[in-house]
Amino acid sequence: MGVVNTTPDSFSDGGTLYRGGRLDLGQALSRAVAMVDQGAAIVDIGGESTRPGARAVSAGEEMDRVLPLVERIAAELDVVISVDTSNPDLMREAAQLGAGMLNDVRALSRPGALAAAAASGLPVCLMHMQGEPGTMQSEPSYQDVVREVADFLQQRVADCARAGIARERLLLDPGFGFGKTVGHNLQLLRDLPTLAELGLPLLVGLSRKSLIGKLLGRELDQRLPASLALAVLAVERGAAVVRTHDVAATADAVAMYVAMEDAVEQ
Ligand code: PT1
Repeated sequence: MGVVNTTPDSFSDGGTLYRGGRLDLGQALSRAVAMVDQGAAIVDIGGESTRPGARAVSAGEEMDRVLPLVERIAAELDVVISVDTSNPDLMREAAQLGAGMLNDVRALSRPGALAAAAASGLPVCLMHMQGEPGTMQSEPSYQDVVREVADFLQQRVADCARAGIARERLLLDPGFGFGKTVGHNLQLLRDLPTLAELGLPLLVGLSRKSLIGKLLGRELDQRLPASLALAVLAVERGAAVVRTHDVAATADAVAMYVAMEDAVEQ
Protein backbone atom coordinates (compact mmCIF):
# COMPACT_ATOMS: atom_id res chain seq x y z
CA MET A 1 0.00 0.00 0.00
CA GLY A 2 1.56 3.26 -1.17
CA VAL A 3 0.75 6.52 0.58
CA VAL A 4 -0.44 9.57 -1.36
CA ASN A 5 -0.98 12.43 1.06
CA THR A 6 -3.11 15.34 -0.07
CA THR A 7 -2.46 17.36 3.08
CA PRO A 8 -0.27 20.46 2.96
CA ASP A 9 1.04 19.44 6.42
CA SER A 10 1.81 15.77 5.73
CA PHE A 11 4.49 14.51 8.12
CA SER A 12 6.61 12.95 5.40
CA ASP A 13 5.96 14.87 2.21
CA GLY A 14 5.14 18.21 3.85
CA GLY A 15 2.85 19.25 1.05
CA THR A 16 5.15 18.51 -1.90
CA LEU A 17 2.05 17.89 -4.02
CA TYR A 18 0.94 21.50 -3.51
CA ARG A 19 1.35 24.34 -5.94
CA GLY A 20 0.08 27.83 -5.24
CA GLY A 21 -1.72 26.62 -2.13
CA ARG A 22 -3.73 24.01 -4.05
CA LEU A 23 -3.28 20.28 -4.51
CA ASP A 24 -1.73 19.65 -7.92
CA LEU A 25 -3.90 16.79 -9.25
CA GLY A 26 -1.51 15.95 -12.06
CA GLN A 27 1.40 15.65 -9.64
CA ALA A 28 -0.63 13.53 -7.27
CA LEU A 29 -1.71 11.26 -10.11
CA SER A 30 1.94 10.90 -11.22
CA ARG A 31 2.83 9.89 -7.68
CA ALA A 32 0.15 7.21 -7.76
CA VAL A 33 1.23 5.97 -11.21
CA ALA A 34 4.82 5.64 -10.01
CA MET A 35 3.73 3.68 -6.95
CA VAL A 36 1.71 1.26 -9.06
CA ASP A 37 4.69 0.80 -11.43
CA GLN A 38 6.83 0.04 -8.40
CA GLY A 39 4.49 -2.69 -7.18
CA ALA A 40 1.79 -1.08 -5.07
CA ALA A 41 -1.49 -3.02 -5.15
CA ILE A 42 -3.27 -0.30 -3.19
CA VAL A 43 -2.84 3.48 -3.01
CA ASP A 44 -3.97 5.13 0.23
CA ILE A 45 -5.28 8.67 -0.15
CA GLY A 46 -5.65 10.84 2.93
CA GLY A 47 -6.78 14.42 3.40
CA GLU A 48 -6.35 14.67 7.17
CA SER A 49 -2.92 14.56 8.74
CA THR A 50 -2.98 12.14 11.68
CA ARG A 51 0.65 12.35 12.68
CA PRO A 52 1.32 13.24 16.32
CA GLY A 53 0.25 16.80 17.11
CA ALA A 54 -1.61 17.32 13.82
CA ARG A 55 -4.52 19.75 13.80
CA ALA A 56 -8.04 18.70 12.86
CA VAL A 57 -9.28 19.53 9.37
CA SER A 58 -12.83 20.53 8.47
CA ALA A 59 -14.95 17.85 6.79
CA GLY A 60 -15.43 20.05 3.75
CA GLU A 61 -11.73 20.77 3.32
CA GLU A 62 -10.87 17.08 3.66
CA MET A 63 -13.42 16.15 0.99
CA ASP A 64 -12.22 18.90 -1.36
CA ARG A 65 -8.71 17.48 -1.14
CA VAL A 66 -9.50 13.81 -1.51
CA LEU A 67 -12.50 13.38 -3.82
CA PRO A 68 -11.06 14.90 -7.02
CA LEU A 69 -8.01 12.68 -6.69
CA VAL A 70 -10.09 9.54 -6.09
CA GLU A 71 -12.07 10.33 -9.22
CA ARG A 72 -8.94 10.97 -11.27
CA ILE A 73 -7.10 7.84 -10.16
CA ALA A 74 -10.19 5.69 -10.62
CA ALA A 75 -10.46 6.94 -14.20
CA GLU A 76 -6.82 6.45 -15.10
CA LEU A 77 -5.33 3.64 -13.04
CA ASP A 78 -6.06 0.00 -12.36
CA VAL A 79 -5.36 -0.06 -8.63
CA VAL A 80 -7.35 -0.39 -5.43
CA ILE A 81 -7.96 3.11 -4.06
CA SER A 82 -8.01 3.22 -0.26
CA VAL A 83 -9.41 6.33 1.39
CA ASP A 84 -7.82 7.22 4.73
CA THR A 85 -10.69 8.95 6.54
CA SER A 86 -12.95 8.94 9.60
CA ASN A 87 -15.58 11.08 7.87
CA PRO A 88 -18.80 9.25 6.92
CA ASP A 89 -19.72 11.71 4.15
CA LEU A 90 -16.34 11.24 2.54
CA MET A 91 -16.66 7.45 2.84
CA ARG A 92 -19.99 7.55 1.02
CA GLU A 93 -18.90 9.89 -1.76
CA ALA A 94 -15.52 8.22 -2.29
CA ALA A 95 -17.24 4.86 -2.69
CA GLN A 96 -19.47 6.42 -5.38
CA LEU A 97 -16.43 7.74 -7.24
CA GLY A 98 -14.59 4.42 -7.33
CA ALA A 99 -12.75 3.93 -4.03
CA GLY A 100 -12.05 0.26 -3.33
CA MET A 101 -11.32 0.33 0.38
CA LEU A 102 -11.80 2.45 3.52
CA ASN A 103 -8.99 3.02 6.00
CA ASP A 104 -10.12 4.59 9.27
CA VAL A 105 -7.58 5.36 11.99
CA ARG A 106 -10.60 5.84 14.32
CA ALA A 107 -12.03 2.40 13.49
CA LEU A 108 -15.44 3.77 12.41
CA SER A 109 -16.05 5.47 15.77
CA ARG A 110 -17.46 8.77 14.41
CA PRO A 111 -21.26 9.06 14.43
CA GLY A 112 -22.56 7.60 11.17
CA ALA A 113 -19.26 5.97 10.16
CA LEU A 114 -20.37 2.37 10.80
CA ALA A 115 -23.49 2.91 8.69
CA ALA A 116 -21.63 4.70 5.89
CA ALA A 117 -18.97 1.99 5.71
CA ALA A 118 -21.62 -0.74 5.78
CA ALA A 119 -23.57 0.89 2.94
CA SER A 120 -20.41 1.32 0.85
CA GLY A 121 -19.96 -2.44 0.58
CA LEU A 122 -16.17 -1.86 0.66
CA PRO A 123 -13.42 -3.56 2.64
CA VAL A 124 -12.47 -1.60 5.77
CA CYS A 125 -9.26 -1.32 7.79
CA LEU A 126 -9.96 -0.81 11.51
CA MET A 127 -7.04 0.78 13.36
CA HIS A 128 -6.32 1.16 17.06
CA MET A 129 -5.51 4.60 18.46
CA GLN A 130 -5.29 5.80 22.06
CA GLY A 131 -6.56 9.39 22.20
CA GLU A 132 -6.65 11.76 19.23
CA PRO A 133 -3.76 12.84 16.95
CA GLY A 134 -3.47 16.25 18.63
CA THR A 135 -2.67 14.80 22.04
CA MET A 136 -2.09 11.05 21.64
CA GLN A 137 1.65 11.14 22.30
CA SER A 138 1.35 12.86 25.67
CA GLU A 139 1.89 9.99 28.12
CA PRO A 140 0.38 7.00 26.32
CA SER A 141 -0.37 4.34 28.94
CA TYR A 142 -1.44 0.70 29.01
CA GLN A 143 -1.47 -2.17 31.50
CA ASP A 144 -0.83 -4.64 28.66
CA VAL A 145 -0.61 -2.95 25.29
CA VAL A 146 -0.92 -6.09 23.16
CA ARG A 147 -3.98 -7.39 25.04
CA GLU A 148 -5.67 -3.98 25.07
CA VAL A 149 -5.13 -3.42 21.33
CA ALA A 150 -6.36 -6.95 20.55
CA ASP A 151 -9.44 -6.54 22.77
CA PHE A 152 -10.25 -3.18 21.21
CA LEU A 153 -9.98 -4.53 17.66
CA GLN A 154 -12.05 -7.60 18.51
CA GLN A 155 -14.74 -5.33 19.99
CA ARG A 156 -14.80 -3.23 16.83
CA VAL A 157 -15.11 -6.36 14.68
CA ALA A 158 -18.20 -7.29 16.74
CA ASP A 159 -19.59 -3.74 16.39
CA CYS A 160 -19.06 -3.97 12.64
CA ALA A 161 -20.90 -7.30 12.47
CA ARG A 162 -23.89 -5.72 14.21
CA ALA A 163 -23.79 -2.82 11.75
CA GLY A 164 -23.82 -5.19 8.77
CA ILE A 165 -20.11 -5.27 7.94
CA ALA A 166 -19.11 -8.91 7.61
CA ARG A 167 -15.78 -10.17 8.98
CA GLU A 168 -14.68 -10.97 5.44
CA ARG A 169 -14.56 -7.24 4.66
CA LEU A 170 -12.23 -6.32 7.54
CA LEU A 171 -8.51 -5.74 8.01
CA LEU A 172 -6.97 -4.88 11.38
CA ASP A 173 -4.12 -2.50 12.26
CA PRO A 174 -2.43 -2.01 15.65
CA GLY A 175 -1.86 1.68 14.84
CA PHE A 176 1.90 2.09 15.24
CA GLY A 177 2.67 5.57 16.58
CA PHE A 178 -0.93 6.32 17.53
CA GLY A 179 -0.84 6.86 21.29
CA LYS A 180 2.12 4.53 21.86
CA THR A 181 5.61 4.88 23.30
CA VAL A 182 8.60 3.36 21.51
CA GLY A 183 8.28 0.41 23.89
CA HIS A 184 4.59 -0.05 23.13
CA ASN A 185 5.30 0.01 19.38
CA LEU A 186 8.09 -2.56 19.71
CA GLN A 187 5.96 -4.87 21.85
CA LEU A 188 3.14 -4.69 19.32
CA LEU A 189 5.53 -5.54 16.50
CA ARG A 190 7.11 -8.43 18.40
CA ASP A 191 3.68 -9.79 19.35
CA LEU A 192 2.02 -9.23 15.99
CA PRO A 193 1.31 -13.00 15.85
CA THR A 194 -1.05 -12.50 18.81
CA LEU A 195 -3.05 -10.00 16.74
CA ALA A 196 -2.93 -12.37 13.76
CA GLU A 197 -4.79 -14.87 15.97
CA LEU A 198 -7.86 -12.65 15.59
CA GLY A 199 -8.05 -14.30 12.17
CA LEU A 200 -8.17 -11.23 9.94
CA PRO A 201 -5.51 -9.77 7.63
CA LEU A 202 -3.20 -7.29 9.36
CA LEU A 203 -2.17 -3.95 7.90
CA VAL A 204 0.84 -2.14 9.36
CA GLY A 205 2.15 1.39 8.95
CA LEU A 206 5.68 1.92 10.28
CA SER A 207 7.18 3.87 7.38
CA ARG A 208 9.37 6.81 8.53
CA LYS A 209 7.64 6.97 11.92
CA SER A 210 9.12 8.72 14.92
CA LEU A 211 9.94 5.50 16.78
CA ILE A 212 12.84 5.25 14.30
CA GLY A 213 13.87 8.80 15.10
CA LYS A 214 13.72 8.09 18.81
CA LEU A 215 15.61 4.79 18.65
CA LEU A 216 18.28 5.74 16.12
CA GLY A 217 18.32 9.54 16.13
CA ARG A 218 17.44 9.69 12.43
CA GLU A 219 15.71 12.64 10.78
CA LEU A 220 12.73 11.94 8.49
CA ASP A 221 14.82 11.66 5.32
CA GLN A 222 17.19 9.14 6.93
CA ARG A 223 14.60 6.58 8.04
CA LEU A 224 14.37 4.34 4.97
CA PRO A 225 16.76 1.55 6.06
CA ALA A 226 15.00 1.16 9.41
CA SER A 227 11.59 1.39 7.72
CA LEU A 228 12.56 -1.49 5.44
CA ALA A 229 13.72 -3.59 8.38
CA LEU A 230 10.44 -2.91 10.19
CA ALA A 231 8.42 -3.80 7.07
CA VAL A 232 10.19 -7.14 6.71
CA LEU A 233 9.86 -7.90 10.42
CA ALA A 234 6.14 -7.13 10.27
CA VAL A 235 5.60 -9.40 7.27
CA GLU A 236 7.60 -12.14 8.96
CA ARG A 237 5.26 -11.82 11.95
CA GLY A 238 2.10 -11.98 9.93
CA ALA A 239 1.36 -8.59 8.30
CA ALA A 240 -0.57 -8.94 5.04
CA VAL A 241 -0.42 -5.30 3.94
CA VAL A 242 2.44 -2.80 4.45
CA ARG A 243 1.60 0.90 4.25
CA THR A 244 4.67 2.74 2.95
CA HIS A 245 5.96 5.96 1.39
CA ASP A 246 8.72 4.04 -0.43
CA VAL A 247 7.04 1.42 -2.57
CA ALA A 248 9.95 0.26 -4.74
CA ALA A 249 12.34 -0.29 -1.85
CA THR A 250 9.70 -1.91 0.35
CA ALA A 251 8.58 -4.25 -2.44
CA ASP A 252 12.21 -5.39 -2.91
CA ALA A 253 12.76 -5.90 0.79
CA VAL A 254 9.59 -7.93 1.22
CA ALA A 255 10.32 -9.88 -1.98
CA MET A 256 13.57 -11.15 -0.44
CA TYR A 257 11.68 -12.44 2.56
CA VAL A 258 9.11 -14.14 0.32
CA ALA A 259 11.87 -15.67 -1.84
CA MET A 260 13.50 -17.10 1.26
CA GLU A 261 10.24 -18.58 2.50
CA ASP A 262 9.42 -20.07 -0.90
CA ALA A 263 12.90 -21.50 -1.54
CA VAL A 264 13.06 -25.11 -2.67
CA GLU A 265 16.03 -27.47 -2.89
CA GLN A 266 17.70 -27.43 -6.25
C1 PT1 B 1 -1.25 3.61 9.90
C2 PT1 B 1 -1.40 4.96 9.46
C3 PT1 B 1 -2.58 5.27 8.72
N1 PT1 B 1 -0.49 5.93 9.72
C4 PT1 B 1 -3.30 3.05 8.90
N2 PT1 B 1 -3.51 4.30 8.45
C5 PT1 B 1 -0.73 7.19 9.31
N3 PT1 B 1 -4.23 2.08 8.64
C6 PT1 B 1 -1.89 7.50 8.59
C7 PT1 B 1 5.06 9.13 13.98
O1 PT1 B 1 5.17 8.54 15.06
O2 PT1 B 1 -0.20 3.24 10.60
N4 PT1 B 1 -2.19 2.70 9.62
N5 PT1 B 1 -2.78 6.55 8.30
C8 PT1 B 1 0.29 8.27 9.63
N6 PT1 B 1 0.27 8.57 11.03
C9 PT1 B 1 1.42 8.77 11.78
C10 PT1 B 1 1.49 8.33 13.10
C11 PT1 B 1 2.53 9.33 11.19
C12 PT1 B 1 2.66 8.45 13.82
C13 PT1 B 1 3.70 9.48 11.90
C14 PT1 B 1 3.79 9.01 13.21
O3 PT1 B 1 6.00 9.74 13.47
